[in-house]
Amino acid sequence: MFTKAIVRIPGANFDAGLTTVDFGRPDLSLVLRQHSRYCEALVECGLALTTLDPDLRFPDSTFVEDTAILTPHGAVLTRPGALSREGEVEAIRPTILNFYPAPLTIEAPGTVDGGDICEAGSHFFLGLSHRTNEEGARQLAAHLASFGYTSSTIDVRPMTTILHLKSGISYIEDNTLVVMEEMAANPQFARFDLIQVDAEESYAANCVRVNDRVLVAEGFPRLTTALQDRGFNPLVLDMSEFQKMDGGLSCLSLRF
Ligand code: CIR
Repeated sequence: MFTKAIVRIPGANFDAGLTTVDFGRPDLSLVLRQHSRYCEALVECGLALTTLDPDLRFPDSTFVEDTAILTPHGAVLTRPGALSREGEVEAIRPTILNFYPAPLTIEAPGTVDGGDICEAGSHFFLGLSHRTNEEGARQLAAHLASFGYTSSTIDVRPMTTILHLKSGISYIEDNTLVVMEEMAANPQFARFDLIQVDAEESYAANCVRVNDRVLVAEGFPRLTTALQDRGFNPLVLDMSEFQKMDGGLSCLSLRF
């Protein structure tokens, strides 16, 4: 069970963040409405929120997930792979210290984005991407081992349609992985029950289990139905403006 989450309100320069897609510019008032609804949804799931003010130094800083890995046994502050995002970790450090007094760190030349790190029970999948490098994954694996977790890497660099590992897979508890079609055959997933996401719905593969609900992006009815059919309880949220900046549901919060 999660009891808390950290979120950061998007800044007025949200549209100056990094993106690889061409879905147009985000509408800032809609960004704020969608973010506010996202926060309400976390509260509906039973979480107490720490809500940080916008930080205009970092247009991508609403995507707080990338700055830390929070587990019941310890925390790791990351070192994001995009230069424009590196300072986000110092910005969030005081907040993390309120909950985890002695977080471990990723040191140069290692880089890790939280979006590449998928917890699946006592095991973590570590995505190697254009943001998370081998050295970062090696340091993180050692930190996770010191907390009692196993881990393994998954190389997503050849996959041009996803930014992070969790753009393509989500662990939603109950031994179940939601996985985009292109990744479904990975032998590392053989022990899980898989919910495969069709190519046309692949954005929705980034969903988030929060207590008894699964947050899922609006506009992807096949996945929503598949979740219901398997006994999950989806909570559908409009993510259109975050999708324009390569963001998904998981990246907007740190849950712990
Ligand atoms: C970036 O490119 O870093 C941001 N525009 C999007 C980050 C999304 N984060 C995530 O999926 N964890």
